[in-house]
Amino acid sequence: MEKVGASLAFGFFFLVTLAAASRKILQIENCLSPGVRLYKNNHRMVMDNGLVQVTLSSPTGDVTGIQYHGINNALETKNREGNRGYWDVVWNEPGNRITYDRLKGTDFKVIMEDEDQVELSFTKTWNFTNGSSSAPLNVDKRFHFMAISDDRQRIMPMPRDRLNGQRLAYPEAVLLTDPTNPQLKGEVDDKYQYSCDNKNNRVHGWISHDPPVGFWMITPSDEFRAGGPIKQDLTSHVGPTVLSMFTSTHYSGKDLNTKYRNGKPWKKVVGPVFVYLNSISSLEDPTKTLWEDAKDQMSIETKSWPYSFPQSEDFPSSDKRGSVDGQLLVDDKYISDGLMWASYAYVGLAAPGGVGSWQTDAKVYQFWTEANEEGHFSIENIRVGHYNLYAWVPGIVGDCRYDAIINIQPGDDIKLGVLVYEPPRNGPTLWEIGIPDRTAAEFFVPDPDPSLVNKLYINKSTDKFRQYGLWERYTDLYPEHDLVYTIGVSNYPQHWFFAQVTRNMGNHTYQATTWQIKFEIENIVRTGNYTLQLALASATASELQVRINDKRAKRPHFTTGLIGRDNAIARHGIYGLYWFYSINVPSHLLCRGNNTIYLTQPRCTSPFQGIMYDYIRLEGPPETG
Ligand SMILES: *[C@@H]1O[C@H](CO)[C@@H](O)[C@H](O)[C@H]1NC(C)=O
Ligand SMILES: *[C@@H]1O[C@H](CO)[C@@H](O)[C@H](O)[C@H]1NC(C)=O
Ligand SMILES: *[C@@H]1O[C@H](CO)[C@@H](O)[C@H](O)[C@H]1NC(C)=O
Ligand SMILES: *[C@@H]1O[C@H](CO)[C@@H](O)[C@H](O)[C@H]1NC(C)=O
Ligand SMILES: *[C@@H]1O[C@H](CO)[C@@H](O)[C@H](O)[C@H]1NC(C)=O
Ligand SMILES: CC(=O)N[C@H]1CO[C@H](CO)[C@@H](O)[C@@H]1O
Repeated sequence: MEKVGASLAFGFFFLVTLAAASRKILQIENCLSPGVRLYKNNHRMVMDNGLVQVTLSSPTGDVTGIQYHGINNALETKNREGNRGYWDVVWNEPGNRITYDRLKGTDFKVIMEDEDQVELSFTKTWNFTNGSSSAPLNVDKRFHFMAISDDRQRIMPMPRDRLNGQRLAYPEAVLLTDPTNPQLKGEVDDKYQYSCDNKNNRVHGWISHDPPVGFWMITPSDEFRAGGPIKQDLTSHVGPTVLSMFTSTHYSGKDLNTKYRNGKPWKKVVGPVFVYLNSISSLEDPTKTLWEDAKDQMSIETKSWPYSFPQSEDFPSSDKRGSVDGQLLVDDKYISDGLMWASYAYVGLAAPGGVGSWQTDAKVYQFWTEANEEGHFSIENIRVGHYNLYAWVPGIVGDCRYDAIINIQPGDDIKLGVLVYEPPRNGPTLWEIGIPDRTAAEFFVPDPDPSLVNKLYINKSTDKFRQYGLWERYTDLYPEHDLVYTIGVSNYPQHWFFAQVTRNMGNHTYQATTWQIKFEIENIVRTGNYTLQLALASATASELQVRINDKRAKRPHFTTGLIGRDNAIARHGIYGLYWFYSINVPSHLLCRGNNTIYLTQPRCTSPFQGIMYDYIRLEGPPETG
């Protein structure tokens, strides 16, 4: 492959200190002699390194122009200047309505200006804020082709195709009935179909074929993103829009809202994120070449983290951070007599809190890694602070937390040695459904309604769940009677629907559903209790009631109560937040021979309500001796 023509980089460094003030820092580095220059002209600041020219409004700090490789302005010039490249937050005072703020700067300062680096700072003192519309960075319409990962790339529709299309039941989804590009006719467009886990969301963006230019959002670290490595969020979508999401309630709901109250100060650096433009001579295949080059650049940026260039004491360099390492093992005598490696466990430091609390924390930095096959892990470049160490192990149920508080000081290299996780377990496995991996991906995901497809996910096994309207397929498959799963006969990839949703009865009415698990027990052990281990992968305004051998029992044997706002069903996720329950089942509730567990989700006012299961296991009483 030919080397990419001219590649260049400029960093956006967004920093917010909400308690007192907000600050955005934009910075450009030298790529060519004669170096970086800064032109000041009334309300405009132009940073120029000979390859790219970035224009900013002063003192508001919006990016109003990016000139590159023959494109006079890569941003949407039809939008007014404040609506091209900006940073926004959504917030509200307790009890007040939700407010939208573009964080417009009121003061401006040149932090650094020499031929190698120009760094500008736009600050704003906290005050009541002013509402507006939605959606961050916009890019010129010449960018048609969007790439999120190796196998999630496609030609995208235009904004007006959405306006001309038919809005579907979930407002962000549109059926393209009259698109500019006739090949897209009949497809569904929905920005949530392009969501991505934080841990995989390192580079995404757009390609223009004429001229052949790529525009990329590179995020070298997850440390400042909310909710940990498997929090999902938006990437790029029709506009063309490129987002860098720092925090949101997507796939988590209000459980992840951050609250700042009672004058308690809070400070967090979000970013720097890296905006990368690349170009090639038009003889090459731009799609492949520009994407591969963007991935290479992403690896370079990831290795350069934490950046040394930010001129801010709030962004510590590598030598002012610490590291932690150790080995995680699993102790479950009903799986193995000896200790097992926590193979490929996710291990992370996050704010001190309860087991699993990291998945709803947005205030504090998080530092995660994946252990190797033997459970060895090493987390580097951790900011100074107090943390708990959390983990979960693919294939093992539950959440793990190391109880001691870990205090990181500059230069610390903390060796934790061997840590042992004892997952929830009371007795031998009688049966299990699913794989404990915090997702419903292993269950039955139906084909979409043929009139509501996104072709990107047709004929793909991994991303099938990203199609629109799969919740409706439950009613098609189970028009009258709910799902019945028989242990030893049914198999979960085919017979366990990925979400327990409501049944659509027409005329905007929905019906509660009750699923059954049928199983035989040859001999009841009366000397101890049985346990139902229940892990949920998602819940939206739902309640799960468990009844044992008595479908009509007025009071369920167990209920979760009303839980969940993650909205993963409507947003085509295969998981949201994780919920775990260990349910005591006294032996007198079970009988010799056939038994049935009834799982009822009684809340049924919307088609998007429901739960996803991660894993269910029935355990016998503890074995003695
Ligand atoms: C906050 O905004 C209000 C109205 O825009 C203004 O009157 C007031 O002076 C501002 N306060 C500060 C501290 O800037
Ligand atoms: C999916 O596969 C079928 C059978 O191989 C093929 O006919 C169809 O064109 C494919 N659809 C897409 C969108 O790739
Ligand atoms: C639909 O519901 C409305 C309000 O409950 C009712 O007036 C109407 O008759 C229903 N239509 C059908 C076809 O059931
Ligand atoms: C078994 O369950 C009953 C409640 O139904 C409880 O009182 C008892 O303590 C349990 N026994 C054990 C050994 O957990
Ligand atoms: C359990 O139910 C199955 C049919 O669902 C039946 O064939 C079997 O005989 C039953 N077992 C007992 C012990 O009743
Ligand atoms: C701090 C700030 O942006 N204040 C603005 C809020 O809205 C009023 C009226 O729309 C403006 O006059 C303020 O400048």
